[in-house]
Amino acid sequence: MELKDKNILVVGLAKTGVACARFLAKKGARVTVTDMRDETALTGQLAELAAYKVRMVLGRHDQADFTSSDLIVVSPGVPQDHPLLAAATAAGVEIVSEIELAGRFIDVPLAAITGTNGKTTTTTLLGAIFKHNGYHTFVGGNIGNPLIELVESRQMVDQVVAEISSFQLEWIRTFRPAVAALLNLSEDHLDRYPSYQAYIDAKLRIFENQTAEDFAVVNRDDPLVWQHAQHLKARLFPFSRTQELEEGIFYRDGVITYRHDGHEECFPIAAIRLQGVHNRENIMAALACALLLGCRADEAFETVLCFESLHHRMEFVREVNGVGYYEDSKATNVGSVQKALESFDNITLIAGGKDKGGSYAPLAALVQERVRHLVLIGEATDRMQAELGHLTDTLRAATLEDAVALAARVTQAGGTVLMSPACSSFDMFKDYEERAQRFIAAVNAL
Ligand code: UMA
Ligand code: ADP
Repeated sequence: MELKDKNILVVGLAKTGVACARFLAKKGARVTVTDMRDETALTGQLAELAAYKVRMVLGRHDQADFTSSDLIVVSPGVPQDHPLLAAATAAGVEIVSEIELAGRFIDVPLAAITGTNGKTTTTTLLGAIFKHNGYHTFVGGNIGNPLIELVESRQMVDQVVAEISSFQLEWIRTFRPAVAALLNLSEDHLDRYPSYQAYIDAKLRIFENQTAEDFAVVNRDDPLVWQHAQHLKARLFPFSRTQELEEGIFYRDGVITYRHDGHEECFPIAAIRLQGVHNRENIMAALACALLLGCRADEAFETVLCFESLHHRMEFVREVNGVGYYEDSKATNVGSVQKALESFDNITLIAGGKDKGGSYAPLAALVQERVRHLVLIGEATDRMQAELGHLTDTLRAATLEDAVALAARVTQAGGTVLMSPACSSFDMFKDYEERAQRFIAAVNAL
């Protein structure tokens, strides 16, 4: 792909925008970067680009930049239906996402992981498996470091593992993973998509350019995933924790079995550290991707055995007066909270935050069965109270610290206080990590 002397507009100047602008400038493109935030808000990003020749249009977007560019690279945080992107499309300007741009320069097999939940855990585990197998491996994408950083660095790698979000898939054209995994589907990001189906359609694009030489690793137990998998061009490689498979990977009676082209590998999982049935699914998906891409089974499984849960995913904080406190700040949708509620009894649930427009009703049965007290915080309080409040003792708190104090007061010894918000954090915190740290500090202060 020739970039030299091309007029390229980068929309958004956060992590993605900085990395793309740097890469494009190094390639000799004439780069313009635009962001609705102004110079003062972008001091750090501007410093990172100080050494590069890049034109800045900050605090606004100018239509002329969109309609007169040769190419637009759009950051994931910019909505697909932005009117200026529509204007650019009408003017015949090509628009790509950062993963599409990076994908055009990556010539080693790409393992791409998507799904509503479990992406970061599975991506991290798969990266660790490749590394333990001796492969030079780049792990990136939605997990935090854009793929274009690999291309820019010109590192020679054997394998690339990419966590892929629906946002990143919106502007792909040729992006083609050798192995693509879809872990699960449940409602999320309905503040960005016009419908749940639109979100699903965006996710399914991960398979769009695959051929019969590629693999689609899909959750056999998720009805929506399995239904959509029937239409894919890639070879299906299902994973299941409920049924035996002739081709695929499945769990039964304490053993994960991998079967591919008549070859079988068995992994007894009694000693694994990653707990929870959902993590069994993540492990199967990671093992499938690894083995399909050439990893040795014994070394792959050694990595699984040592792998610990990542921070802020159902993490134990402390026990106080016989009550266990768990922090699950990364649970930002109902699908992940369901898994957390399935893991405990006698729960005081701290939930709420920035509402993403989905329904909380899928939590109703579990709340009724397992949640003794529900403590609500943040913008979603009214909606959650309306949908779940009648099912259990429901309290409201103004701050997270108040919520923790309230939870400590009402929870009896033997119970569990679980912060698993089902919402994003941006109404009260910088991000989910800050929310986690504030919870941990409040619990430690009890
Ligand atoms: N902006 C505009 N105009 C607009 C909208 C936004 O100028 O109309 C600007 C904003 O002011 C901001 C930039 O565009 O400066 C948006 O950047 P971004 O949100 O894309 O931020 P990045 O730092 O580039 O992070 C993105 C992903 N962010 C999102 O998808 C929202 C990061 O995923 C990802 O790690 C990173 O690229 C590297 O690939 C984060 C995320 O929340 C963690 N992802 C969602 C999730 O996991 O649920 C999908
Ligand atoms: P993602 O990157 O997709 O957000 P994470 O691995 O960061 O996934 O986990 C996010 C949340 O989802 C955590 O609360 C975690 O406990 C939960 N989770 C992890 N894997 C799964 C899964 N396979 N199904 C449902 N929930 C999961």
